[in-house]
Amino acid sequence: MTSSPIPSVSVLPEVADALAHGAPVVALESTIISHGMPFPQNVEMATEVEGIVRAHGAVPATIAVLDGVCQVGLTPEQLHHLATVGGVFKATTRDLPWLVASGSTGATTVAATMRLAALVGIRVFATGGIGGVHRGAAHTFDVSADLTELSITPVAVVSAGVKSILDIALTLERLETLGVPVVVNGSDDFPSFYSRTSGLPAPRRLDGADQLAAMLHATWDQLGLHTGISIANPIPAADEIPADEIGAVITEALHELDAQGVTGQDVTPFLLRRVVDRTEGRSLVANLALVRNNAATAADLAVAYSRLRRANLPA
Ligand code: PSU
Ligand code: MN
Repeated sequence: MTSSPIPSVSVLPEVADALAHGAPVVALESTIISHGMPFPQNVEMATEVEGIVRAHGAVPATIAVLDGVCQVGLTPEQLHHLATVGGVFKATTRDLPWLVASGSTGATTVAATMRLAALVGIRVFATGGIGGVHRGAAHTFDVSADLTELSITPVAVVSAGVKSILDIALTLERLETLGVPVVVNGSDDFPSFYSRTSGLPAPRRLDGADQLAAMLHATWDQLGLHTGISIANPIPAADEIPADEIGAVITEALHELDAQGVTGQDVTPFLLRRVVDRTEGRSLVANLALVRNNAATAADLAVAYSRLRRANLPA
């Protein structure tokens, strides 16, 4: 392991080398491995996604906290360990200090992954879905720290939009309030994870890696802003589950959530699990397809942005 400028953060040598040379790197989160998908699909997905990032010309860096050390880039053994070991904490940004202090193991959410990526200079990150404003948040105050992180941490997050376990309209409102640029790749509709549409329009639209890279360049290098960027990448049409079909399943899952009194950090993992169970795995197939698609788009973006930055280096 190469050390990094930050104590308690360890960067895999291949990743450190790419960063030192301005080569493209794509961060990948680990909550999707430990809490978002069942074994063995989770470890297969994580391995395959790293391969897709490589095939598109970038270096993958899956991020997690292992025994109190923040790891940027995991070896295949570490990845397998994380996918199979019990007692892995779901970690958002505020959990990082506790994990380090107590020497614990945690899988990082979008928020915590963004923060660790930014600490070592990674600018592009691929995931499935981001967290957001939960339905009923007016009473529960349950708004994901992913939104806070997007407002303060300069990483572009490629997701398939926002899952309708959340209040999508309120999530978009909150992102606007927080000053987070939101663009949809190649569509005029804001996607809702399993579906290419959500009934809401795309706040802004761009088409393809070069246009998206220009947006990253404008945000950080030309305007000097420090926000994250939310890039919504619709699921491929062939893999889509129609909104009304998945909607019924999600409504039932939300009823179960209420009936069982699940709250706090357990809400999102509970809903994700129930949706998979109730669709007999069909949603898992769609989930895998969109994660693959996001990994390819993020890698293309990382390559295009790295090229753009090199071309604009001061002489
Ligand atoms: N949505 C998904 N799949 C996921 C998650 C969200 O469709 O795996 C995970 C991500 O790691 C995300 C986290 O950052 O859940 C959000 O959790 P919370 O709502 O507790 O902030
Ligand atoms: Mn929450």
